[in-house]
Amino acid sequence: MPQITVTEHVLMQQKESPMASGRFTRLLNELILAAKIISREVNKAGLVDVLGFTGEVNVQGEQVQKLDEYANKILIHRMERSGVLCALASEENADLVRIPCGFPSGNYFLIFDPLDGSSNIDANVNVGTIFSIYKLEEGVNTDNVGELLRKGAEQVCAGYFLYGTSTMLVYTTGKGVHGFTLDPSVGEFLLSHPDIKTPEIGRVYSVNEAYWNYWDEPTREAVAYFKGTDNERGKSYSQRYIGSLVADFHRNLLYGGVFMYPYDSRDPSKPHGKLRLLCEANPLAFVIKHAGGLATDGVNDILDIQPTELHQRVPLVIGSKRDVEKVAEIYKKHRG
Ligand code: P6P
Repeated sequence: MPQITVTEHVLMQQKESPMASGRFTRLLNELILAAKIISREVNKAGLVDVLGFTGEVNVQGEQVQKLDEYANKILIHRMERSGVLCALASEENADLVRIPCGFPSGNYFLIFDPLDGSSNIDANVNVGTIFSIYKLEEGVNTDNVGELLRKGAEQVCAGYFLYGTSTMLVYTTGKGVHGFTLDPSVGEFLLSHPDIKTPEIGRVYSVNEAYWNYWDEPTREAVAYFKGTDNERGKSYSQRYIGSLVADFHRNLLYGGVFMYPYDSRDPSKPHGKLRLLCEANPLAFVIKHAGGLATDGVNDILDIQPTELHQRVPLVIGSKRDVEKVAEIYKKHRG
């Protein structure tokens, strides 16, 4: 395969979009630079004292790991200077991050989870950065968060960086899903997985079955469908669950499978599950859609949900189309 860098790939795609400007390319390049810096730190986490907790707690009520904080600071520092954003939002920040006075701005809106799966960092498990990009109309009022909250279907780009055995970037602008692998010897992301398509029926199911006693009946029936043999495959799916959304999603994207983080009754303060709509569900739903898969909240397409809050949570069923449709069929049967 010819060595195509992600920048060349973006420029090739840009030529196909007459409306595209170099501003989007600049945005993506700044994001890529931030990810390279984060990758460098993640890959030496065991050597430098960036492990362990800062003792602080983020807006999600989770202990903040130093690498979480570092990744968040790198992304905010680079992106607020990109000159193309009207605002940005991070899973780690309670409020919108505004572009400092005097900095050039634009009409792109970036939302990210700086280091998803960070609870696994000490065990050297893959973690990732998830990002979602909207292009808003000129002059949008960033003082009113409500004006920035758009359905996932309106994203112009979404994807993730996966810091694992290698560092990968997987993204889509709606023209296929493309994977790039970082060649550290040249510091470039090179096209390694062109036009990724996820199998229509998977062979893996991913869910934390420790919560079985807290699930409702339809969720139990759905999980039992994948565990059993009375399904379209005629045999049970393999159970794989790393506890790092980006890693679980990426494996299922390539091999075919379904990831579920449904509602459970453990924590009444989280009636819609643990995962966040804007910085986790929407970007991955945009990727899976353009890879031929599907993402729902159990029944409704994630991309059709109108957000009402920056950090709202949503149940998530995502992956191979037929598998996600089967879960929706089970939920609808129970809900009448
Ligand atoms: P649980 C990581 O904290 C995360 O947000 C996702 O990356 C992951 O899929 C999920 O939480 C794991 O949650 O409750 O199974 O430990």
